[in-house]
Amino acid sequence: MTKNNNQYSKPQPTNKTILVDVIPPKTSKEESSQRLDELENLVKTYGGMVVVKVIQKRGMPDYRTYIGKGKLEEILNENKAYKANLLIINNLLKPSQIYNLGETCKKQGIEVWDRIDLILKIFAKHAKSVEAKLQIELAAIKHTGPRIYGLGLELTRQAGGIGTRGLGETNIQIMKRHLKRKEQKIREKLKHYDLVQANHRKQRRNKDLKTISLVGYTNAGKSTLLNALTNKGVYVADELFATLETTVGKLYLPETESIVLLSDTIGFIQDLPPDLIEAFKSTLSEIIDADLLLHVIDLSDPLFESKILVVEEILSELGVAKKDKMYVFNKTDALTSFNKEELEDHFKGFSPIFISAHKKEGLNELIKKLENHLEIAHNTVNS
Ligand SMILES: Nc1nc2c(ncn2[C@@H]2O[C@H](COP(=O)(O)OP(=O)(O)OP(=O)(O)O)[C@@H](O)[C@H]2O)c(=O)[nH]1
Ligand SMILES: [Mg+2]
Repeated sequence: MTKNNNQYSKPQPTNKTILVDVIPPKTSKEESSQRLDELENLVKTYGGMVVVKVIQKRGMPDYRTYIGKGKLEEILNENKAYKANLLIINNLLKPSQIYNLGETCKKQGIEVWDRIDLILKIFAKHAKSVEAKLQIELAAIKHTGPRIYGLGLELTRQAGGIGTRGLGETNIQIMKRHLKRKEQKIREKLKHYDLVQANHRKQRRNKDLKTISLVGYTNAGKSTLLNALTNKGVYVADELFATLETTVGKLYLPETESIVLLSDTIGFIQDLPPDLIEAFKSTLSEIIDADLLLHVIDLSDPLFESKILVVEEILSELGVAKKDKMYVFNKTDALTSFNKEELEDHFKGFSPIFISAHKKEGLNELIKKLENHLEIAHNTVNS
């Protein structure tokens, strides 16, 4: 194991947390409350405790502090009773906005994170392999690196302000070079894992083994399905980002008496920044190279349709939007009823199938459909 000194891997004490979501004024009540629910789930997954939830409707975020000045004062006033030590904004903030907010909030002993900080903290908490840890470190450098802007201001101020501007600037340059070197080192280390994985995939191709990749929103049930179909014993949990590594299991297809490989990897979430996706490219390469994608959808989630779109968008960013895809609607056991015909019609381009990975219902039908799908794809390629 390599020593990981990434700030995101340090264990944190339980945080009393204020959640703030800045949303466009037209956002519906339902959507705004579900956005906050997801954020709260992320905080719980991290191990934090939510003490205050705030929604601010604004056309444009404040350019200095993201949250409007009046709202910020209100929150800090209210917090005198709660004594929170963490404020999380459910958006992606500019380095200067995080810095300015942090400066105001630290007077009450409150640290400020944005949504990506929180996701990275969860990633760091769940990461087990050296590769995943390196990828998180890389993503953290890309995300927090630009915040040395604030550090420069701080150093200038400490040195006496006016007339000593140069000191802060020089230090920013030193820090920038240091981070650049660190980033290069991590990228070099990650190259080794890229090569190992590329080799594995090449060996499989040589053996003519087809690969199927499970994709989907976090918590949709991908790992549960992998476990139900193979005997991999992947970690399953009612938390976001339970999986951060890629696991590949073997799946036997009875009709053609053949074996295919089924891979499970990291789940997606709304507002994953491109830097983070880029950092995780080697973990996500199973998806990029798969012959078929099984998009697992939590049918019991009222927001499942918008989550399908989030996943599709990330697949586009990975350049695999046009890959062969099947939609697997999971967790049917958690619903008393649903309109199967309507869903079948609406998603007919994606061979929709309805299962309960948990109760192992619909799996034979899924395997049959998979087999047909791969056969057809195979015949098309060879005809
Ligand atoms: N009711 C019900 N719950 C399910 C089903 N499949 C999975 N779950 C539950 O959903 C939660 C998430 O399951 P996972 O398999 O860890 O989901 P995942 O998609 O791998 O999630 P990440 O790794 O976090 O992206 C767990 O609490 C599972 O027990 C199902 O068919 N029915
Ligand atoms: Mg999982």
